[in-house]
Amino acid sequence: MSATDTIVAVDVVITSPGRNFVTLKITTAEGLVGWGDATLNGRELAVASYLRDHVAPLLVGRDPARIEDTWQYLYRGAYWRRGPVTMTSVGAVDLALWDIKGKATGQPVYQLLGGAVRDRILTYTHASGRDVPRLLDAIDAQRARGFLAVRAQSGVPGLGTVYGVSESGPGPGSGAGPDHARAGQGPAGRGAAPDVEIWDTDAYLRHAPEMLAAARAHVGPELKLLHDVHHRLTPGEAARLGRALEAVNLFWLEDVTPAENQEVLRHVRRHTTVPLAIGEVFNTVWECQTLITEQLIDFVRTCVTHAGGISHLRRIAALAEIWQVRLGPHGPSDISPVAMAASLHVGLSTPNFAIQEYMGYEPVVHEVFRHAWSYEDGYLHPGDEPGLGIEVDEALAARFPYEPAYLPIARRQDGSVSDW
Ligand code: GCO
Ligand code: MG
Repeated sequence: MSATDTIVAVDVVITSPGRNFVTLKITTAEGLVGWGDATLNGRELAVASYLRDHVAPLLVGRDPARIEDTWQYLYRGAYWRRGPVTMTSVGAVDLALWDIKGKATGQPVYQLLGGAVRDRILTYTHASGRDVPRLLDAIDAQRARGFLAVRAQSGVPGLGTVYGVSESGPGPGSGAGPDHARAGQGPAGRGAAPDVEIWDTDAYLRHAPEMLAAARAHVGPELKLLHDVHHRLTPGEAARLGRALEAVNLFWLEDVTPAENQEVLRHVRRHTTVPLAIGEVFNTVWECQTLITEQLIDFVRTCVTHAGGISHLRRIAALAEIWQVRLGPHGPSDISPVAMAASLHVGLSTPNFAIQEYMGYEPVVHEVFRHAWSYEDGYLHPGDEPGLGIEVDEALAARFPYEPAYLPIARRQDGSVSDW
C-alpha cells in the first residue's frame, strides 16, 4: 500500500454456516483486501444495511491507511452516534483497515499495536448441563481439552430451557485444534420468531450457589470457574448472590444486573467482594465509564466488534488500566473467527488483558473463515500472518444463505417479559 492507495470496493458478505455471520470486505486499488466482522446476533441485516447503504459509499476513494480518521469520520460524522448497529458497523470497518495495514506492512496487527506483552492468551470456554451431574461431566470434558478456565451454567430445577445450557450437553470435539471447544451452543434459534423461555429468579437464586459450590468441590481449588447471570437480577438480589458465592472463589460473576444504569453496581459492590465482569452489550467507553472509574467491576467485557473495533477497544482498555480493571472480551460463537482474530491481536499487545472467552465454532465455520489463530492447552495465540491472519472462502460462504434467527426472550411465571 503506497501513500496513494485508495479504497476501491466495499462489500458485505452474509453467510450462514450453521449460524449467521456478516463480514465486511474492503479492497484497495493495489489489491489488498481487509476483513472485518459485522455480526450482531439476531439483528444481522440491520448492520448489513447500515454498511451497504450508508458506509460503503463513503469509504470508496478514501485512504485505507487513515484508520483513526476513518473511525472519527464514521462515529462523529453520523451525528447519531453509539448503539449496537452503528458501533458494530464502525467496528467492522476498523478491523478491515487494521487488516489492510498489517498486510501492507507485512506485520501481524499485534506488532502494529506495540508488539506482544505476553506469549499467549488465557482463554475460558463454556460447560453446561441440564442438571448438576451433567454439568460436572461437561466441565471434565473441557478440562480434558486443556482448558484452565471454564464457565459453568446449569438448568434450574422446575424451569425448562434456561440461558447458557445447551440441550445436548458437552459438544463435539476431537481434543486437538480449535474445534475442541463446545461449538454450536448458544442461542439464536433459526425461525420466524424468538423462542420463549420461562424464568424464575427465586428458583435460580435457590439453585445457583449450590450448583457452583458443587462445581468447585468437584474441580478442586485451581481451575478458574466463571458464571454468567445474564443481566437477570436487581442490585439487591445480585448482592445476595455475590455473598452466597464468595466461598466458591469464582474467577468472575458476569452481568449480574442489566447495568444500563451503571450506578446500581455501587450497591452490589458494597456487599460482596466476588469479582464482577460486565460489558458485552456495551458499545462505547461511555457505557463503561462509571463502572471503571468507580472500580465497580473487575473485568470489562466489551467486544472488539460491538464496541467499535480495535481502535475503540484499546481506548476502553487504556481507561480500565488506570483503574486496575482488566479486559475479558466477549467471544461467543456468534461473533465470527474474524472478530476472534482481532480480539487476540488486542489481547497479545494489551497489558491489562486478562482472559478471552472462546466458545469454539462448528468445523464448517473454520472452513469458511480460515484463520492463523490457534488454541493449545488452555491458551490462544493470534498467529504471525500479516494483518489479522484471516482468509474468507467466499465461494463456500455463498453456499450458506442467510436464515432469519432470533435470540430467545424470557417471560416470568406470570407472563411478563423479563431480561433474557
Ligand atoms: C456470553 C454471552 C453470550 C450471549 C450471546 C448473545 O457471555 O458468551 O452472554 O452467550 O448471550 O452472545 O448473542
Ligand atoms: Mg455473557
